[in-house]
Amino acid sequence: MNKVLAIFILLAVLVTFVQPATIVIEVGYDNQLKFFPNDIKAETGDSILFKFVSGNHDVVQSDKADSCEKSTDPNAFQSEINPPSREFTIPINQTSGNIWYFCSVDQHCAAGMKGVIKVTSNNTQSDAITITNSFIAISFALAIFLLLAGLVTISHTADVTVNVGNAAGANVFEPATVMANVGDNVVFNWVSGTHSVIESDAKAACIKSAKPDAFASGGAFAAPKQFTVPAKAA
Ligand SMILES: [Cu+2]
Repeated sequence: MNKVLAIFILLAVLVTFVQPATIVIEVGYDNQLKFFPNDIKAETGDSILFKFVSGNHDVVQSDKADSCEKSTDPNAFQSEINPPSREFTIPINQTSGNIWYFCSVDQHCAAGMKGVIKVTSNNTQSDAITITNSFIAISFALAIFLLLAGLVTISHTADVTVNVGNAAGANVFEPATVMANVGDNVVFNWVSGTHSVIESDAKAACIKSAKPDAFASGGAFAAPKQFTVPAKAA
């Protein structure tokens, strides 16, 4: 595989791994007084999506494990009871610590309807981003270097067609001069007459090239006939 392509695929995979996640917690899981999963890990930048799947419930932040009282934090979250969208999303902005929550409807919390989100240090993520950024910079520089050094050739798959004999029946190659990149195919396409195509060493020469791998169509042919020669480095 093309090395440059391989490097960029690797980058795409790395970048995908550090994307923030949306973590779903079902509210009223399995028609029970439960959040599920009720004990999760999350990282800074993730989102927690509470999905209301049954019953009458809400999601209210508390200050500690097993608490059934709303947090005293003025920014503590509290959803509606069964929001119309059946969804309630909270962003994870903090970098560490636990976020406790419960359902404040009736005695659901006392019955065990509560949970915790354990926020792991965002070091893992920021380290990954730092590594990825460094990797992008190094890879990009390396790719440019390899291209400039000519160690990597971006492959061409173009075909360059040369007609053998023209539509008017003339004994010519058309066009007589073509440009091709290494990796292109030069396709000789018989149009008229009976001709062969043989590599020579000079434009005026009418004798086969002395090179051991000189190309030759191997006989005289009439249309329809094609003979393909891969363009090699001069
Ligand atoms: Cu509830």
